[in-house]
Amino acid sequence: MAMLSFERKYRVRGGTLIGGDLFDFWVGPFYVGIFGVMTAFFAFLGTVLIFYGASLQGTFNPWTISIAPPDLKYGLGLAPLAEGGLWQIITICAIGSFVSWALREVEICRKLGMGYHVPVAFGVAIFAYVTLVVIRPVLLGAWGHGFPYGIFSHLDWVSNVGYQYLNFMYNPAHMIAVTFFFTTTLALSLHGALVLSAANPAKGEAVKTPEHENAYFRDFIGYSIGTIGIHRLGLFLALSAGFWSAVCIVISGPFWTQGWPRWWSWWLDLPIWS
Ligand code: 07D
Ligand code: 07D
Ligand code: U10
Repeated sequence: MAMLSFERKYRVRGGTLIGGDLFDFWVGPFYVGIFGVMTAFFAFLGTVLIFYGASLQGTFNPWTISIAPPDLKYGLGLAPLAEGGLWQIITICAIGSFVSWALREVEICRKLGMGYHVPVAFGVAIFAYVTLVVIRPVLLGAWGHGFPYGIFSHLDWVSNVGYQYLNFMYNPAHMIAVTFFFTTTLALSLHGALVLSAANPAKGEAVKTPEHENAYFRDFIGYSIGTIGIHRLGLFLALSAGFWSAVCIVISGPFWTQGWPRWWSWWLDLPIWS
């Protein structure tokens, strides 16, 4: 792929975390780096193992492929390949490739002298995934509590685990996470709409400035958070959504074993009612 005219200016050497100049080059539009190689390695190995698991399962239908975690009887030990061992190795490959991908983001930040906001954000997604397949299973004492790797089978897992706690909606951390997810979409829709309304006017009309954007929200709701502020808020909302998701699942089992509706009995038990 031809290098865009401005890319030469930004394709600078250095900023690598380990390995010095080794792999400090680009392939087409992609920066490689040692962590690009590691991502490629883990992603390739994990994908091959998923195909191997699919062949053992006897299907290559993408909707029905499912790599299940080991039976609970294996506890936190290693399982034979065909009985969850594949899931264990694929989990190592997944974490290896996600973490390498995040570190490759860090190297790109360093090359460009930018903040680490993007890798930090991706780190929260990795944290939610690790909570599901490592932290919670370890706290519960068996890898079998991880979710299966399959498009529909992972939905079955979410539904089954949800009903195990009668009504997962009553999980207070799930409520907070869902509220953050909804607020994130509200904030992004307001932001996208506001920027387009100012910066992409009808033909023949002048482009408006951030001052117009501020004025719009001051007229509308009496306050404008500002052009940097909306991005800070958006990042906070989205990362909070992921963080509280991790909290809502890690407390289900390790710290609360009854149905979630039961948790709210503290409200009925308040002394003010008697
Ligand atoms: C748009 C960026 C692009 C990413 C895409 C996903 C794969 C998987 C693997 C066949 C927003 C690529 C998919 C590489 C192929 C095999 C073995 C991101 C965008 C397009 N889920 N989930 C989906 C994952 C969990 C839940 C879709 C991954 C938890 C529900 C896709 C993980 C719980 C629903 C998918 C993961 C959960 C989905 C669309 C990891 C709670 C849906 C995802 C690694 C978080 C929706 C059939 C999307 C659906 C859906 C992938 C974890 C719940 C297949 C990779 C266990 C309720 N999930 N998921 O657009 O249509 O994300 O399912 O943690 O309704 Mg899931
Ligand atoms: C884990 C994904 C990490 C992804 C990574 C990257 C690749 C590369 C490559 C495309 C966390 C992967 C990248 C593979 C792809 C290319 C090239 C994100 C992760 C690292 N719920 N619920 C949540 C709602 C119900 C239940 C979270 C809503 C029912 C359980 C969120 C509703 C019951 C669990 C949420 C609803 C139930 C959850 C998910 C409505 C079922 C979890 C978001 C309106 C009967 C899960 C950490 C998330 C969780 C979770 C929302 C309903 C059960 C807050 C809106 C009542 C068991 N639910 N839920 O976590 O917290 O993203 O996981 O009904 O485990 Mg719920
Ligand atoms: C934002 C923004 C903003 C913008 C923006 C954006 C946010 C300020 C200025 C960005 C937003 C968008 C573009 C909008 C759309 C985005 C989404 C909806 C998010 C979801 C995105 C997707 C679904 C796309 C996902 C696609 C990806 C991740 C690309 C896929 C890439 C690959 C397959 C290659 C991966 C690269 C790697 C691993 C590193 C380098 C590696 C290579 C080039 C491969 C070759 C490998 C080597 C040379 C190494 C050798 C490999 C080895 C040794 C392993 C081999 C192993 C063996 C065992 C043999 O705010 O406004 O505008 O634009």
